[in-house]
Amino acid sequence: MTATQDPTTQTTARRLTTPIPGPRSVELMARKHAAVAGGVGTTMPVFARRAHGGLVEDVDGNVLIDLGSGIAVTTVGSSAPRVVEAVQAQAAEFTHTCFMVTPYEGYVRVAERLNQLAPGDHEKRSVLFNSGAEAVENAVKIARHHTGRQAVVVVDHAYHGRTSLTMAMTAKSMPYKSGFGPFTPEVYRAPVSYPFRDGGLDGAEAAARTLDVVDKQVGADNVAAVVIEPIQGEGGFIVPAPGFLAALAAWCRDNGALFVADEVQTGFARTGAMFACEHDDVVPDLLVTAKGIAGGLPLSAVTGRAEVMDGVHAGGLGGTYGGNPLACAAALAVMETIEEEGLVARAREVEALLGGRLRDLAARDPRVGDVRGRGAMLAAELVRPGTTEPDAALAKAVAGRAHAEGVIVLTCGTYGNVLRFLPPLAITDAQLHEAFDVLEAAFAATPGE
Ligand code: PLZ
Repeated sequence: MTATQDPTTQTTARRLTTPIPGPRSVELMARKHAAVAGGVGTTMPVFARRAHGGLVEDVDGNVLIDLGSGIAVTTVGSSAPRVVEAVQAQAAEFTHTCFMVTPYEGYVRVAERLNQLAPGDHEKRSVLFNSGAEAVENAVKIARHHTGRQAVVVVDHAYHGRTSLTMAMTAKSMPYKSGFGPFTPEVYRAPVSYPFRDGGLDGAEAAARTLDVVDKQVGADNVAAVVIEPIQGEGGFIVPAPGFLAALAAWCRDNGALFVADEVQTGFARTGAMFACEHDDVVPDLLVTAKGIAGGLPLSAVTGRAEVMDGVHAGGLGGTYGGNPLACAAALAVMETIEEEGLVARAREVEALLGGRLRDLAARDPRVGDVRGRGAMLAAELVRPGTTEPDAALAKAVAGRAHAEGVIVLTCGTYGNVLRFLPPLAITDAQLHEAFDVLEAAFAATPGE
């Protein structure tokens, strides 16, 4: 197997051979600045050369521990052996025909697997796209077509993408929306359940607050869909209080609207279930997936009730590249890897290990105000001790120190004060411990104010 012969996998630990960034990364970054549009930011000033399992090797030979999975994409690990093999084999057969011109089996097999895996035992259909935002857009198109209504309800702290419609659905102005308006109409925002900042509202109370806004400001009869991330990603890894999602889904059922789960970040074993909705026993009408579905190849999907999905006229859904054969081959390999390697259970092990260490840290360091998340989607929200006042500077400083020591860690949150952990599930316990040791040292080295 090519993947296991790779030098990176022979190193099982972090290895720093130069300061971070090293000279070759510095050189490439200068070329990036000269050639790539300035609007494209980077978390780390380090260029990747190869990545496997829980490690990323940079162009200077430094080996970094990956707690980001390229923003929750390489859940099975980067260049996972089955994915590499499947993509290589497919590339040799054909790279593209366009499913809308001469279809191919891989697309149908991915749809069949998605229909089996998605929550609920009703009959389902799936349609494939390229990016998360594109799938969210199409879920809205399908919901509008089905209901004959226009209003889309989203919540505070939501992230759904950067295209025109999904930018309107995303909550945070800077950097996602600022200067890019006007925003598409018929998108309405309501409060979410955010236990750390909700002053003790339980799930039912938070849902009542949300639905009151929807009823009064949108009108139940106008709502095509409520679109929500079961655990909010970019917004801060916010896990809603128990019962919140179920109450929203029940309201949708009672009012002829569709409940759309955006599981772009939470899907495919990431949270210790195949889909995060399962933790709350919620069956979405439409399930939106991307990221982890195909191990790094661009693929996204909408999976939903057959009668809803089939209601759209032939030719109403599609796109040149949607369900590209390489991406489909990768997705089938990802699903096999999750099953064969027991990665849903592995995500729960990661939760126990990393969650345990995060809680220990929070017990010692009052700047860690909240530890939350599920599976291998965990976060620490940083605040000024004894308050809920966000401390974004601390998150930035700790992440920066971890980066300099060879640990890839991301921040998120409306207030920029959340450290988030999204390790690939191929990461070893030793790598997780080592990365967390670095993180603890980064906290210790960052003085409080
Ligand atoms: N829905 C829940 O998390 C993508 C964004 C990174 P695309 N999140 C990472 C960035 O800064 O652009 C995301 C998500 C949820 C939709 C999307 C959008 O998915 O594949 O980036 O379009």
